[in-house]
Amino acid sequence: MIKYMKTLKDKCQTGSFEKLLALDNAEVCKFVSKYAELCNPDSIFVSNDSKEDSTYIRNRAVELGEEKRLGVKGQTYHFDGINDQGRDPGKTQYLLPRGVTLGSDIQSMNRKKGLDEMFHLMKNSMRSKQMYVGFFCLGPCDSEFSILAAQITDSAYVLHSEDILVRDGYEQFKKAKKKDFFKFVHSAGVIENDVSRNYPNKRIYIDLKENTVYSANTQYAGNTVGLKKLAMRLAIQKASSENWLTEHMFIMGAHGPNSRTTYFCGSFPSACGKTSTCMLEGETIVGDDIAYLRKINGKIRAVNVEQGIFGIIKDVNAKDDPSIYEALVTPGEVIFSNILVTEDNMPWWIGKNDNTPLKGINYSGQWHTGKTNDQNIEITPSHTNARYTIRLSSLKNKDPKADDANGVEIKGVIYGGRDSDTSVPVEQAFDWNHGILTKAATLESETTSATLGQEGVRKFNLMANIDFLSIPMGRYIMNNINFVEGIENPPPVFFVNYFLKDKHGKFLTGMKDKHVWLKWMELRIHKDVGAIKTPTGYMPKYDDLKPLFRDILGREYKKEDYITQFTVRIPENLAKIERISKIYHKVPDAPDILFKALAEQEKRLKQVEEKYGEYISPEKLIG
Ligand code: GTP
Ligand code: SPV
Ligand code: MN
Repeated sequence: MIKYMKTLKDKCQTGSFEKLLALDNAEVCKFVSKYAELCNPDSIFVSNDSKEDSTYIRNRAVELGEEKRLGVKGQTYHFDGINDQGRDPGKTQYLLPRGVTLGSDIQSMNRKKGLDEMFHLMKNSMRSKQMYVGFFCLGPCDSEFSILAAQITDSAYVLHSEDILVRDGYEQFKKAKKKDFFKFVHSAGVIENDVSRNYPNKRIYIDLKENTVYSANTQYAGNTVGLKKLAMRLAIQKASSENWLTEHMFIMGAHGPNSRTTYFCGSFPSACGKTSTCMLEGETIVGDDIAYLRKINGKIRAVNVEQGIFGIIKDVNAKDDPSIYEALVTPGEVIFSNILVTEDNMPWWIGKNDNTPLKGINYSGQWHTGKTNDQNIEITPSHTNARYTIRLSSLKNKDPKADDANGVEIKGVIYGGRDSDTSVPVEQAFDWNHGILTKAATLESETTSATLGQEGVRKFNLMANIDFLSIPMGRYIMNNINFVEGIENPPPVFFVNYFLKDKHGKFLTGMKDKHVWLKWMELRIHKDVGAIKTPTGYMPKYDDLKPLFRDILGREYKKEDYITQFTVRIPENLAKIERISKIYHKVPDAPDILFKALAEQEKRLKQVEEKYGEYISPEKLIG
């Protein structure tokens, strides 16, 4: 018997070796045996997506203490370490062979050096543990969008999360017998009090050459659930070489007049409103985080890469997010992470309701009001990046086409960010190129707790995707520009900003106002409303927003609020162009058309400034 088959036979627990054999795929066997030899687990469990195997993984997560049961049937919670509460860009690197570069903004290191370090960290990392192996399909099954992926991990929580979040792939592997699939290897390392003890040695390394991602000494899903953001990094590279797009985008159906459904996709940085937008009441969700987009028969079509939501739980409540809230309080499979567990073993999170518990258990251990960390900063009951993991099928508003192998036809693209002082709540770019160059490529956002590090700092975030880019920035921009070649009517591009503030730091728009902006965009796509041409794009007219506020939110929209929100802020817009130009001057492959688009925008801003001053009411610009 070939050596790697012997390793597998020796290590696999009953039934697992046969499950590997049935795939008839030597590449899979080599992959699993390589890491079985390196990580040296006591045994290997292979999942074939059967109900029995899903149940086994779910139970293992509880037996191992990675998850604990809550007082509601089917629900569990998981805690990550106190230093492991978000994605960790500082510990994440691309491994590149000598001579290959991605540009200075993308963290990378020498491939050989990185692999040596990783293999050292992984050596015997699964001793006295079980290795879990799962197979997945990114995008709908049996589709031109499908990408196959295999995950190796010593965390049952990771595989359980993937079982909920990603479409089953075992049968797809069996059919395809493909050699090229995405590979993920994760070890939480030594566990102490249920969390990774060696967090200073946390590393997430992406090997673009072999389409393999390694993750060690961490548990937070964004660093460990390979099929989510780690696969997205590999898919960005794959898409670039095959002429399609991988984006940090939600996909949703907006329901317009005469029962029409208009599909949008929208790209916002982490924790900036993607899930909140596609969960708006009365609309339907296809996906909330990652999309693949392809040109098919002259149209842009998109699919949800996933089948579940790893969503931010803060502020989810019965009033603002009725569908998610219902799914979270109804018996059924939910994993809560980094929430507070109350004395009666129920989940509680900031913004759930007004009954803030005085004590409970959270990721810091026993918690009580006023508890502080070692820097004397108060520990909130639930972490601001606490999340829930559910299947889309447990939601009432799942779009009927959410699993369609051909995806849905995209009629509008939205970009957005956390911007307290520059952009208006919603506007439409003049055309595709103007949108990509002056809205998407100039996107900035204030940082959030989805990543470790200081919050609220304005950062450049190219197309809300900078954290995940695996190709040079200029190429990525041009891929987006060129994507509409051969498309008869490229979809309108919009920009939204839910986070505009007044001088005193108070938000200028309400949580639900985004519904009005969405309905306005839907009407614009079908040319059912006009707009005001401003230097930065087309803005809504007050007379079109007023009835929408009344119909959707049942409230009066005051003219003075409109004017405050939609004022064209010339100094802030000019400062933004200056900041962004500076950044791109350092990007080796920044395209000329980008500088040209920025220069033209600057000129338009200065022209209206001369005529109307620094802060201009949109009504002054009605032509
Ligand atoms: P990832 O899952 O990290 O990719 O994030 P996401 O884009 O899906 O973010 P999500 O929709 O979960 O929103 C995150 C945060 O934004 C939550 O804390 C919300 O309370 C807040 N938020 C969403 N919409 C609004 C809004 O209209 N106004 C304000 N002020 N906050 C909002
Ligand atoms: C994000 O951070 O953008 C998320 C959650 O959607 S994570 O899985 O951490 O990437
Ligand atoms: Mn995300």
